[in-house]
Amino acid sequence: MKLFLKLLTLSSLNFAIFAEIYNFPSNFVWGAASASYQIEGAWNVDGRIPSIWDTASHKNNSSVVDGSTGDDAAMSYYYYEKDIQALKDIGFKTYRFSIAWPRVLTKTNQVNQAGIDYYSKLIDRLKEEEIKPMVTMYHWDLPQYLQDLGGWTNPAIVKYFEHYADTLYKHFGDRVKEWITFNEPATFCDGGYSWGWHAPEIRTEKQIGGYLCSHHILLAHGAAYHLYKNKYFADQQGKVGICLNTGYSFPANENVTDEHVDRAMHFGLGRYANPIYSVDGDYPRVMREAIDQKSTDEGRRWSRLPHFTTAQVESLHGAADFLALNYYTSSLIQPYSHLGWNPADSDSEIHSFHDDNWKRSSSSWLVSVPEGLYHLLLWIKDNYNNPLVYITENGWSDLPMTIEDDGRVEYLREHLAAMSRAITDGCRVETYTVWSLTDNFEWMRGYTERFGIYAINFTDPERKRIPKNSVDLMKQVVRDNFVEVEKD
Ligand code: GBH
Repeated sequence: MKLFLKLLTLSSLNFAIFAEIYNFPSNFVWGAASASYQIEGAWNVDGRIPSIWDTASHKNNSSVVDGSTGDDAAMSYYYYEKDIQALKDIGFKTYRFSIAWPRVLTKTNQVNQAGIDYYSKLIDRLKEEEIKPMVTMYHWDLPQYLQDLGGWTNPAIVKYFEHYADTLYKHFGDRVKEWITFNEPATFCDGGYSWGWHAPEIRTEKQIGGYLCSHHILLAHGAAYHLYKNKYFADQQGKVGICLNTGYSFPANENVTDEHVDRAMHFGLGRYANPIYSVDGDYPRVMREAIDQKSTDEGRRWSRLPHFTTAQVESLHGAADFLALNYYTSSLIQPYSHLGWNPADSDSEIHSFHDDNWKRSSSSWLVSVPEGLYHLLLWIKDNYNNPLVYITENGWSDLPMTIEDDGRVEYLREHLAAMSRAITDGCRVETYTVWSLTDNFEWMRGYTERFGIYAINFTDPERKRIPKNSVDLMKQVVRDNFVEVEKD
């Protein structure tokens, strides 16, 4: 919320800069996020079995742009104390990290004690420092042996995931009170099973693989949610949610209607959110109808978008205690019909692109659109009955060893201000974890694009965590519970 205009007078300069102050609620929780494969290293240590990202990064001519792997990464398996120190130095009160499925269960679904011990130690240490652990169960490192059975396209995966979730609740649920089942299914389902630019690098025609993946992800999430409620909640009293990512879709011109915007949002966010958070449940109606019709037109006897049974719709409906939201960027949208295009390559028939005026990061897909976060939060409030929201990722990329990361500082200031405005307007956002605590393995971009607020030189055997300027910003925000944005 904007409280007042603050006059900053710079003694050495003869002019003044106006800054706007945006406040946060007193119980707001600040923290940072990471993911197992991106930081841990120790890929073949203590009984960890191979994952689909070991397969993707180890193969000849891998698609990782710099030929790198997560074999060592930030070495957090050994240096987790450095991560805890980095969190402490800022005053963060929560740490979102993920557990590697291949570390905690063996190929025969037995518990791997060494893997359990590692996370147990990490959780205990965080708690000693009064940092709440927020755990993502699945941040993309699927055991390879499960991919060999079809991975997320095989319905059997739902039971495997439920067993994995059970193992986590059982061993860590006494201390972990915030569980996120999946990170960004929109990224890994289509990336992994439709387009092939993410592990396991499978391509299928017309998103068939991606839709199957999404379907099983939703069922697996529901199974894990109900398992918690039925078997663990009474004792453990925690919360379970799912992490979804989306941008906001802005009309590209005056011919683009609210209906087009909603359609774009339903095909993106709604594909995952509607079955869980909407008033009616199930896939968004626009999506259901469009894909059923197209499937018929394509001469199929089944829809490329699988159907839930009535019982499944009911069990998924409301099956989350919060929505974990990753927000990075937004787009302008325009329907194909306006462009005179043949609607062949996307079921939504909506084209999205960037405004040339939006500031660019070191990642081609990432431009700065703080207004998008504000509009997205309000869209979620209006469409999903104002759920509890945690912003679990938000961040900016630059080149390696950019310690004076002024681009990130500016991006974070503007996005925190947008979040503050949304809270003022009634959105229930209670936690923010910046992506990312440290530089790490950025998937197919390897180590070429950096998201950390702490830099790491990946040839340094000690993997020193070096604070960037954005660390100072986060210290100030945590201390004061407000952010200042320069006004021109
Ligand atoms: C998140 O994904 C991840 O959760 C995290 O692990 C990652 O490190 C971080 O953000 C930064 O990337 O089709 O080539 O334009 C971010 C969302 C969505 C980013 C899909 C890349 C498309 C790439 N991602 N996206 S491209």
